[in-house]
Amino acid sequence: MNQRAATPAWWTLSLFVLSVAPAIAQPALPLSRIRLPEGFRIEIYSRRLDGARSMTFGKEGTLFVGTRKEGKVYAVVDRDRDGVGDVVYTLATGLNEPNGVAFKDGHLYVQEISRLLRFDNIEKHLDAPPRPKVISRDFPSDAHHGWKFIAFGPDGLLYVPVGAPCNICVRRERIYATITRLDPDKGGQPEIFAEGIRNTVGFDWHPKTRELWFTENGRDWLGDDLPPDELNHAPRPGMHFGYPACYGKGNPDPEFGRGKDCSQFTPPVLELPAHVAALGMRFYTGKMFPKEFQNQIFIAEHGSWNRTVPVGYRVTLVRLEGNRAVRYEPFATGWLQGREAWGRPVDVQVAPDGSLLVSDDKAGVIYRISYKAPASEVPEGRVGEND
Ligand SMILES: [Ca+2]
Ligand SMILES: [Ca+2]
Repeated sequence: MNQRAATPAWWTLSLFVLSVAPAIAQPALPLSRIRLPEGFRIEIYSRRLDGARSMTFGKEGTLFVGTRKEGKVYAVVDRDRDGVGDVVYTLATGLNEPNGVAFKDGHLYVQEISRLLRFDNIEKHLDAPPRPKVISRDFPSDAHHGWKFIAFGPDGLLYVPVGAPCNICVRRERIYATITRLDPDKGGQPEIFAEGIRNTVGFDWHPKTRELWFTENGRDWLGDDLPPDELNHAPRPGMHFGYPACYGKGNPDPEFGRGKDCSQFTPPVLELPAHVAALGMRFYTGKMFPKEFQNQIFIAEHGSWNRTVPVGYRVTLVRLEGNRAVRYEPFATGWLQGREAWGRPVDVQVAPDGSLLVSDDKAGVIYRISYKAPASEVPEGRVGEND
C-alpha cells in the first residue's frame, strides 16, 4: 500500500465504510432469468450463506450447509415451515474446507480435507453448538481435490471419496481416486468401496435398488470437448471406473492409457458434456413434483473453467429406465448469461416438503424450486389458488 495514502483521514473514512458495509443489502439476484419447465418456480430459500456447498437435512428439518474456503458450516431453520429459511446459524468457523455434511442419529458429521468431525445432538444446540469430536484423521491432507462430499448409505456406513491429488497422475497409495466408507461409531481405517474415480463431489443411492450412483469430473487440458464428465453406477463394492487409464465409454487417456484394455473397467452410465463440472446429484424422492420426476436424477452443474465457451452453470435432469439413462435434459438454466455466470449450482437436495433446494457458492444462497400444476391441469372440482 502507498504509505502517503494512509493518512488519519483516509483511515477514518475506510473504517467508516467498513463498518457500514454489512448493513448494505445484497443486490437482488436476477431470478427471473432462470428458465424452468412449466409449473415450476424458483425462489430464495436462504441468503447470506457465503460459499454455500453441500447440503443435508436434520431430523427436525434443519438444513446444514458446508463450505470450502470460507471454513464455515451453517444451519438454516424454517421455523414456520413456509418454504423460506428464517434463521441462519454459523455452527463452526475456521475449519479446513468443510465441504461435506451428513446427519445420522441426531449428530451432524462434517468432513474437512483430512478430518471427520461430529457435532453431537446438534439440533438441540444450534445457538451454542458443542465442540466437535474428531472421529477420523485418516484422510490425506492434499488440498488438490481435497474437499469432500459425504453421505450415509443404506448400509449405515458413511461414504467419503478421496479425489486424485492432481489433474491426472498415478499415486502409489491406493486410497487416492476412490470412494471409501467407514463406520463412524467404530472408527478405524476407511475401507475402499470403489476405485478409478478421479473426483466425485456428489452421490446418492437409488430409492428402490439402494445402489450407489455418482457423478465424476473428467480431467482438464484435453481440449474443449474432452473428456466427458460422467454419471456412474456402482451396484457393488470392488468396481474400478477407469481413471487414470480410461475415460468415458472405453477411451484410453492419451498419456495414461497406453497399452491399457479399457474394457476391463466399468464405463459410465452416461457421458455428460466435457467440463460442465457435475457436482451434487440426488434422486427425486418427494411428492410435490409430477410423477414422471419420481426416482429420476437431478444434477447440479457448477460450470466450466477449462473451456473456451463456458458450459454448465445449471441443473440438469437424467431420466432413467431401470439402470439405463434414456434422456439428459436441462431443468433449470439461466445462471450463465453469455460468457458471464452470476451463480454456480453446487448441490441439490430434496426438502421434506418435496421442493428441490439448490446451493450456489458464487451467489451465496440456497434456492428453492417448487411445483404447482398449471390451472388447466387442476382436476375439476378443485379450485386452483391464484399464482
Ligand atoms: Ca419460514
Ligand atoms: Ca470413468
